[in-house]
Amino acid sequence: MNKTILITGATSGFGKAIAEKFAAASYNCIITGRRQDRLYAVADDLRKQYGVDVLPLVFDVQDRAAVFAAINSISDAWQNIDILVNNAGLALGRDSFENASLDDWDTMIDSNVKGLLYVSKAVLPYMTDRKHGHIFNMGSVAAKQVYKDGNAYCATKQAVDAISQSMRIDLLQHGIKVTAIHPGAADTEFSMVRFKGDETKAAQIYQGYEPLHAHDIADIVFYCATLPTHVCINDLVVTCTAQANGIYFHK
Ligand code: NDP
Ligand code: 8X3
Repeated sequence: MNKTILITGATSGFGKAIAEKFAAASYNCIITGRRQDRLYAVADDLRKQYGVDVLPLVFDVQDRAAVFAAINSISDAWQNIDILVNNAGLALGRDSFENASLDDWDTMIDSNVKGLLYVSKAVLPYMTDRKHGHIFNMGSVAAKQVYKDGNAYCATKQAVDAISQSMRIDLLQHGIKVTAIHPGAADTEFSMVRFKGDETKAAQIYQGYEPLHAHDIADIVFYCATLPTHVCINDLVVTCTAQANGIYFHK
């Protein structure tokens, strides 16, 4: 029987690449996102290209009621979730503490921290009942080191780091693995979202070096997910070769 993976934020970037990687290995995929057209297009591609079953669920991870309604509505056939990838998230703005927008801070905290908690709490019963599962949380180099004008975004990713450590302790008794992945700069839609559609500012982030690509992270998640049952990679910081940490690049 095919295994099942649930990936949040699969309409682009890491989430979409992770869905493609696991579908290619015959995993059935539950994929989520807010942009319905995009999500359904990804679902169709996965079905056609890899012949797997795909369940697209449209919801905003910030909306607690919508998260629980969607995940509680999953039919019996889809409840054997082996892997949860908490990937949905975003940065909004890169402004000094005094200039940053409170609305941007709210959105980042509600998506990256509260959204991750809601989805995890909703999916968890499907794993604890079977004493089996693997949760991946998408952190960032920003989880390990705060950078200038990163304020609330860095804080949300440090929270993801803390939540991952705490999950690992609490879920030990259920045989559930928890892996936090902390990528550096990767050329997804991340910077276009962060700079609110400013293509020049977004492009500047990736100039003068080769950043990570979404498929690099997908390959790493797949590697971690397919290790023997008794082996768990807990915490992984991954940068392109030109990046040392959240601050230092060789361009
Ligand atoms: P993308 O912008 O390409 O993808 C983000 C995904 O998250 C989209 O599918 C988006 O879907 C989804 N998403 C965002 N907000 C919400 C929400 N409120 N509810 C539901 N889905 C949401 O960026 P990445 O692939 O780069 O980002 C994925 C994760 O990786 C994020 O958590 C990001 O912080 C993290 N990260 C990114 C790095 C980078 O340099 N790219 C480096 C380190 C970490 P939709 O808009 O359809 O809802
Ligand atoms: C995304 C990478 O360096 O912009 O988390 O924080 S960075």
